[in-house]
Amino acid sequence: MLTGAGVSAESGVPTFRGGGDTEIWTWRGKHITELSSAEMMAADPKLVWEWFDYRRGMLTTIEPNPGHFALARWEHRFEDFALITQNIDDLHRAAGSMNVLELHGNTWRARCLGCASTFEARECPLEESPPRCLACGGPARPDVVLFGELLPDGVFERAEEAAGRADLFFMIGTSGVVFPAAGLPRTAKRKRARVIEVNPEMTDISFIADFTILGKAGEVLPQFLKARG
Ligand code: BJW
Ligand code: ZN
Repeated sequence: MLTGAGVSAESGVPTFRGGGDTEIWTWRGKHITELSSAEMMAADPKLVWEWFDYRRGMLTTIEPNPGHFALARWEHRFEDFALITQNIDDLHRAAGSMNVLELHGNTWRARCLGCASTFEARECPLEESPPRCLACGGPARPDVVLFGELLPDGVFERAEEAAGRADLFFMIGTSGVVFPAAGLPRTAKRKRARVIEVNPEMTDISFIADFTILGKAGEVLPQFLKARG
């Protein structure tokens, strides 16, 4: 399973590029490619924290939806199951998913700019911005993957390995424009997996899918559980 922002849309989390009548993240008139970028992190880390604090604040009132819960239940139904997400909102885990490969990090974690250690930072709003590293006292940044940054060590390799051994690969609620995540369905397809897309709209990666189920994740995914009895 590869999920994107669309799986959280029915919980009320805005998406990055719209689709399916979703709200899009906007903040102070700036676009996410500008705000969530390595360049902005270097130029103005305080601003990046403010942007994340705004989003973290929104997330504190948000709950997982039936799409997240269906995926959490699937984990227990299949012997070999992998959930790969591009989302940083932690809603898969909140719904009960245990093993989640987070390609783009997690908004509730911070990473020290000095010693690189990571720690939970659930306080919202933060008492001190940027928060201080618990190990060395240095300033920390959100532990997420911004545009132009590398994915965390090992996580993409594990995702690619899972995609490569999949019989069935679902791409759910993603526009499929951001790499390297958008390469995963291609890997699965090359290794002869059946690829199923769940999205209210056709996307840039629909051509890879054997079937596109045009619908909302929170409505379509629970139907699979019913169909399987
Ligand atoms: C529903 C629904 C409902 C609505 N149910 N569905 C190859 C070619 C060209 C460029 C590149 C390339 N390789 C790398 C790049 C550069 C770049 C990139 O891909 N750019 C593209 C935009 C072209 N990639 C990177 O920079 C990556 N790093 C990297 O490759 O490192 C090497 C490198 C180093 C230096 C220079 C260049 C390369 C890192 C990418 C990190 C992405 N980070 C973000 C922000 C995270 C932090 C934050 O949140 O602020 O991650 S960007 C943003 O997009 C976020 C998402 O995870 C990601 C994907 O978006 P997603 O999930 O697909 O959401 P949307 O909004 O796009 O789509 C929502 C979908 O849901 C829509 O289809 C709706 O229809 C649907 N939907 N309601 C189901 N109810
Ligand atoms: Zn440190």
